[in-house]
Amino acid sequence: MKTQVGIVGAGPSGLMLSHLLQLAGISSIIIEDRSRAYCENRIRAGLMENWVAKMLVETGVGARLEREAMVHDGIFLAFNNEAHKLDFAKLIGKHVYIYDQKEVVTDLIAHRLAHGGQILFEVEGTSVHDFAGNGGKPSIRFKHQGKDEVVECDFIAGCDGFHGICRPSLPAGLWAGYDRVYPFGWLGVLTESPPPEKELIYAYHERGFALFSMRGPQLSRLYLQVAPDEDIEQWSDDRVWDELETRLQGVRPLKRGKILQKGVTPMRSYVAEPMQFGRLFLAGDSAHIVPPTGAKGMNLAMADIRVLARAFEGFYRNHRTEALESYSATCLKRVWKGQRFSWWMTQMLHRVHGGEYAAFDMKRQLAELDYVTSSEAASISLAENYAGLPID
Ligand code: RFL
Ligand code: PHB
Repeated sequence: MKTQVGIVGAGPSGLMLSHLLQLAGISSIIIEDRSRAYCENRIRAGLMENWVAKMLVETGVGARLEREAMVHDGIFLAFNNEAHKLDFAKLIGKHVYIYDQKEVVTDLIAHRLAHGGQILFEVEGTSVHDFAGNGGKPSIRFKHQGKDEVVECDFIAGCDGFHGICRPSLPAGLWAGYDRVYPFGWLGVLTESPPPEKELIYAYHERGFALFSMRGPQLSRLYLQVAPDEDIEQWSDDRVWDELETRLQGVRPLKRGKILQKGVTPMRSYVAEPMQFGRLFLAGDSAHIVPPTGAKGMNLAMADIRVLARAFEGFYRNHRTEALESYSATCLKRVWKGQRFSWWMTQMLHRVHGGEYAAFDMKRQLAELDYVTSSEAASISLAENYAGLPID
């Protein structure tokens, strides 16, 4: 098989890249190790920055998003038994959107396949080759339906997430990973119940953080701060609801319902630098991950893809290589701001239990929450980061 850009991974990054390349007349093939159904049903991100929704609509894959996404004016921060609204629409004139990542993936897969896109699902043993320097002919090797296959391409896009094979294939010593592991995880549930508010509530409580998000008027997505290695078996449905209710601290009534899905995610910040080596370009979670408190992961992935698609377009249309060469530096500027914001939201909202500074930190966190909800300057700073920093 031959193509211009070989893409590893059919998550939001790989699919959006393939879509933007097609619009620019550039061919691509996506290799994905999971099934189509698995990709379309993986519950992850919910919150989409303003410009991402706009990009999906403007490039022709936003019809269902326009019909079904929930448009939010802002978020609530709850602490000391009170909920405080940060109204982004008033503060900075921007909205954010709730539209599940699995719907983005479903829409993009359908659109790619309807427009002649090639996505090979359920491949095994993916490996990437000959991408160093400019002389080689990059290739992706894998097994598909029991047969050994090769995709020969001009470039490889590593869109294979945090546990993929592209980042570890970069030559040792020529890149660095910047890492921060947090002493907590999120227990997430999807429930058949109305969310307690129209918009998201980020709740700070002495027992730990809780987030009240949603997927629809009768479908809630709720999270609790727990230990990173928390045993899910210890969390009966009743215990989950009791803890959510405690941490919501009475700021809204909480209706209970059937818990449809339950899982624990550890939290980590990570950046690989540079995000490119020779003709292999990393994008999205394969290059960087953030703790979900800032709702930035998929949004940063989409920002990488926008830069990468434009760089490939410049190369194929005008033989220009500058944008490809500066890809990593361009993306990392936004990535580190996303890292900073995600870390900042995380440290403001999570309780570190025990340790000599626990009591001091709780007072400091409450002061920070009070500041961020009472100072217009601080509210605007949160709003512009949360709703999405400007793109060029
Ligand atoms: P993905 O989605 O991980 O996709 C990578 C794809 O590559 C495939 N793959 C391979 N394919 C072939 N060969 C191999 N060797 C392969 N290895 C892996 C995988 O099967 C997969 O299909 O990465 P991508 O595309 O970069 O997208 C990133 C986002 O998924 C991620 O950043 C977000 O989900 C993060 N995130 C959030 N982001 C937001 O912008 N807003 C949010 O509200 C938000 N909430 C969240 C989140 C992530 C969470 N978890 C579970 C980590 C909430 C949570 C709880
Ligand atoms: C979600 O709806 O899953 C969600 C929203 C905001 C976050 C994290 C997750 O910060």
